[in-house]
Amino acid sequence: MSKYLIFGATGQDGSYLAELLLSHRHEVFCIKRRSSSINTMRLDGIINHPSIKILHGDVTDTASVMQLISQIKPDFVLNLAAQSHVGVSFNEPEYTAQVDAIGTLRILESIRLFNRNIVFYQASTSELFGGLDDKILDENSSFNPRSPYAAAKLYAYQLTKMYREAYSLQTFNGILFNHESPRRGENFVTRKITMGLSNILKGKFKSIKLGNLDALRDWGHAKDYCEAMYQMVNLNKPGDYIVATGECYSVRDFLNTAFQEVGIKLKFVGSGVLEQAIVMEKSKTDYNTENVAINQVVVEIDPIFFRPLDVPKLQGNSQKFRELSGWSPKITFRELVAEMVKYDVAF
Ligand code: NAP
Ligand code: F7E
Repeated sequence: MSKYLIFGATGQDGSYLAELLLSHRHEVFCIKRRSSSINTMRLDGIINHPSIKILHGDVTDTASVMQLISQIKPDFVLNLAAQSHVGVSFNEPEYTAQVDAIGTLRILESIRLFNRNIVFYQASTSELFGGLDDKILDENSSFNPRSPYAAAKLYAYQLTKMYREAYSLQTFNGILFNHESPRRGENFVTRKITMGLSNILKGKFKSIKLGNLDALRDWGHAKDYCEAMYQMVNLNKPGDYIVATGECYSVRDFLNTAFQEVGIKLKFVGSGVLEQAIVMEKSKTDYNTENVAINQVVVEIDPIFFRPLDVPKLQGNSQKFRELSGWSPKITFRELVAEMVKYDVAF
């Protein structure tokens, strides 16, 4: 049994990771930041487990980070804390840097000062690459951050690598490609689509308003990726590792798959900001589509969701990590979409 400390435990990944660690009989210290309303909903299923402790902390506060690491004396520290929304980072660049970049520095410095034997995991990201060319990305691909989020994460990535080289800390950069689940934040595109579809089926809204439908992403399931994080920090081989499915789909593909799941076939008409998706056909499934009409416009473009710069395509090659760990994703793209649709429609 080891002691794991998770910064960002109340988020999508933090909650799956905490569940996984408890299932392996570890002691889990979950750090939550102070909020005016409840922010531990994703931890509801495990909150009363005897091996979990939920403590206040904030990575923007040096004393808070130092105190947690010195008092808990963890074996592993996983830094999942972030302002994780790429679009929001254009509006809150300095705050994003404080949390995502300097927050990581605070944790690494605390580890360097208090206990250099701690194993450290940094939630690095495929956003580092920028995705401007058609290449499948691996650990040797060059970085080209295209948002304040990616720039902050690049600083954190480099620090994580540098503390390994300079101070022999056992640090890991998990360069994870997009991963989703029913616990995904509501303003990321996949969850926005499955929640929007649910509202359309219930007759609450007529359409979903989105930005760039051409973006291509390598979408995996957060559960699979938390398993990868756990295997990575137990590799005894500190380093930088890509975690990806290797498959790539567009936002339009995600829309088609989600609507197909409930028996609705879409047709995309128009282009640019005038593009729309309309209902072409309905077929029988377990889902009730009586509130949806043939020819109804169910997807519209709203330029407010365009970013000053976007990342056109991210597709990863995780061979290095797969060969070392034996890890591979278990949940397919179609299964991921089906699970998210089912969850949101039942909600
Ligand atoms: P998420 O759902 O947005 O979770 C982020 C977590 O960070 C939440 O627990 C949040 O707390 C916490 N947090 C934010 N500011 C904090 C602060 N100042 N101090 C302490 N905690 C703070 O993100 P996720 O999808 O689980 O992703 C986990 C990590 O992986 C993030 O670092 C993200 O950037 C990175 N990443 C994600 C993906 C992906 O596709 N999901 C891919 C690559 C990398 P609240 O719950 O109170 O907001
Ligand atoms: O956008 C486009 C958008 O916000 C995906 C984070 O977890 O993964 C995530 O970042 C694509 C982009 O994720 C809307 O322009 C179209 O091209 O779901 P997203 P992301 O930006 O890829 C990486 C790996 C991380 O590290 C991040 O933390 O979809 N898009 N229309 C839209 N995106 C949003 N959010 N909302 C729309 O309406």
